[in-house]
Amino acid sequence: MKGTVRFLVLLVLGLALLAMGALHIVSSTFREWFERDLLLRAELAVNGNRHGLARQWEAGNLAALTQRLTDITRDERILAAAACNNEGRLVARTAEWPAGVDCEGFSEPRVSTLGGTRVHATPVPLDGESARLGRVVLLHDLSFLERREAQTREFLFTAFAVLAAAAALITIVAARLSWLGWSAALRRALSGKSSSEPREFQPLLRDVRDLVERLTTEKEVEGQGRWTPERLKQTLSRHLHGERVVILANREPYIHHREPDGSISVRHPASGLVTALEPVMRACSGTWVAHGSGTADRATSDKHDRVRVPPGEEAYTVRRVWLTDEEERGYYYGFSNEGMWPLCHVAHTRPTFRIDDWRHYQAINQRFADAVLDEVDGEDPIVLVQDYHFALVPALIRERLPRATIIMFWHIPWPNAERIGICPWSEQILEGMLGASVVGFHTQQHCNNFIDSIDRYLEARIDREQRAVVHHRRSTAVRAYPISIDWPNRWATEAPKPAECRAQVFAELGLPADAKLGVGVDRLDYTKGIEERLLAVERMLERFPEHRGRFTFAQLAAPSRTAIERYSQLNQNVEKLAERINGKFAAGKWKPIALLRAHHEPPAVFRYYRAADLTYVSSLHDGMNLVAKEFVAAREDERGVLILSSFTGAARELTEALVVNPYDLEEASSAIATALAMPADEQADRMRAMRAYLAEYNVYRWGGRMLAEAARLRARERLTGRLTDRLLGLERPA
Ligand code: ADQ
Repeated sequence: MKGTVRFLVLLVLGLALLAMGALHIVSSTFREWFERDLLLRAELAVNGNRHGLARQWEAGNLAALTQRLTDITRDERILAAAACNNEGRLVARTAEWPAGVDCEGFSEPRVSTLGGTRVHATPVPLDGESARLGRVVLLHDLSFLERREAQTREFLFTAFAVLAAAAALITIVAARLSWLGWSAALRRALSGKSSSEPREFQPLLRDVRDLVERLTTEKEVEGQGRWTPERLKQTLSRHLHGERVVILANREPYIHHREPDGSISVRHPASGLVTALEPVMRACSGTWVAHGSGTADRATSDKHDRVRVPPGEEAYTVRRVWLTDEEERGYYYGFSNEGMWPLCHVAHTRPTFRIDDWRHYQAINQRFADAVLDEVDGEDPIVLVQDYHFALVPALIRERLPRATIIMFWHIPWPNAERIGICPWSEQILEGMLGASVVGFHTQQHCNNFIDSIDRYLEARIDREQRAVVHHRRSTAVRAYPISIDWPNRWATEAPKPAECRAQVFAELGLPADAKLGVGVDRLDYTKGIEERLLAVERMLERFPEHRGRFTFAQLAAPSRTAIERYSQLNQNVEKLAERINGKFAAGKWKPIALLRAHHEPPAVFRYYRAADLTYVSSLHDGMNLVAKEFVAAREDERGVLILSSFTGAARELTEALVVNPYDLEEASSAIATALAMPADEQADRMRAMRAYLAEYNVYRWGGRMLAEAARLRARERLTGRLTDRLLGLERPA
């Protein structure tokens, strides 16, 4: 519509200019014609009376000459006439000839104003019997010409105005008709009633559909209040028609373990990935494909290597994949945890890449991809591939099922492009990941680093507007999905009241009732900054001696990846460090560090969170860190202080924590002292704000956002698939 208005304005301006130009041309032509006409008329008038005029002039009969001149002026357009001799003197004139005007200047035709009237003077030479007598000058009334010109102008303007109005009307009608036709065709195309989409609509249709999908996804994610397991389930059934979700993760959510007495126990692994994904899987059901690592896993699986979990509830299936020790060494300990893990974390442990490990990694990725393919229904399943153990799986699944919706979530940081180049197979890793429809990270920074790495190592197009990478004509969206925990949190809900937890823990640690307790909960991993944490406790006791004998720090440390030398080294370092600090400050029964090196089941972990005055999360580099979120979830009493490393994803969300640089022992020790002195109402204010945030940004929202995005991509891929089929003439019957 804006275009039509602009066209009309231009049209009117154009026509006005045209009218002015035409007027100028017409006026000057008209004037030329008129002057020629006057000359002709004057010659005719004088020549018709030539003999009479010449005779009277030669006879010197001036009265008769004047009479002849008066006869000539009977033509209404001739105002006056005069006879001028060869010397330019006035010989005779009619009565209307202006008084005081002589013959000077009338040798040539000209326009002048005489006595207030515009006149055209036309001289016509007059010859006698033997010689030229002079000339007769006729004065013509020019008002006639001006009247004619005004009429012409008027006519021209009216004609152009009518023309402009007609053109505008035709334009408006044409625009209106084509708009009606266009919008009806667009409406038909959008509603899907049209059997073919006009080519010129396709970019527009894409944009409109995109917008609608995006708004629907946003509404789905942001609207309707808080995310719960039920809402997640509804999202799955509404947008993905209840399709089964298949999750692939190295670690299984329930490990069956044979105890020394022969009985079988079930363990929850110390893994942030499992902590986050297990509630999602309970809500969605489906299948979790993982390494069967427990000593009683085979015994508890059926002949298809499947087991229903959680024990007693049986909400979903775990499909176990078996690995030999050698395979586990190469794929898991070697490539994944001595290569990729230190590569992605800036924690000063050199990554080690070995060709044999890489071969195992490739083979085992293929084995897990095959297991996933066994578990899916149909040609376009939804598969959630988890973490750095399976970078090659998305492309392997894509090869077999081009229409699958594959979401790959990377639970650890993604470093800068230069660092990624350390891996000798970085291109294969990146290409493998680009088999996914969406690649997710915890933070936008990790997304940016990933996109930069693609830009640096692959021939791919970066679509920054869509936040996507286009490789081999396939698009992979790259998105930040900060992970979280379930809310209300299952373990917090089941735990005893905080006071009871405190009493139990204090009894376990042998602490007096008025003691202060700090807690750390981690897998024993060099990325978690456990040594820096203990050093900060030491520094705090040095700087603030009033806390000696009163403050104890309990470190729950689950042994992890013990087959790797760097981890056993860390184990020893932490132990030695705790001994040294205890040796330095211990007094009577009190010692500052309680190192509890063991796996603790979630109820025990939550008991410690609830008992603590503070929890210190000191990761040197971490994707998210769910310990920080669990501590907040555990504190329904709104007590306790969270001290959080700025190098965790969680520090971007839990801004009410005391955020510190774990390498800076002065800052970290000050934060511990501040936490110990923090008034109860300030603790409550901070805790309340963090709890409100986590209630909103829980793991169901994380899963919901990813599944809503998957639904959107799925709808688009199905449509693109249909279009491609149509173009290739492959369309199948519905
Ligand atoms: P993790 O490195 O495992 O996770 P984190 O997110 O903190 O780190 O989760 C640890 C989990 O293990 C928590 O649920 C905690 O309760 C449990 N845990 C810790 N110590 C334990 C102990 N001694 N005994 C028993 N359980 C213990 C990876 C990434 C993180 C990311 C998560 C999820 O490294 O950055 O937050 O995945 O994406």
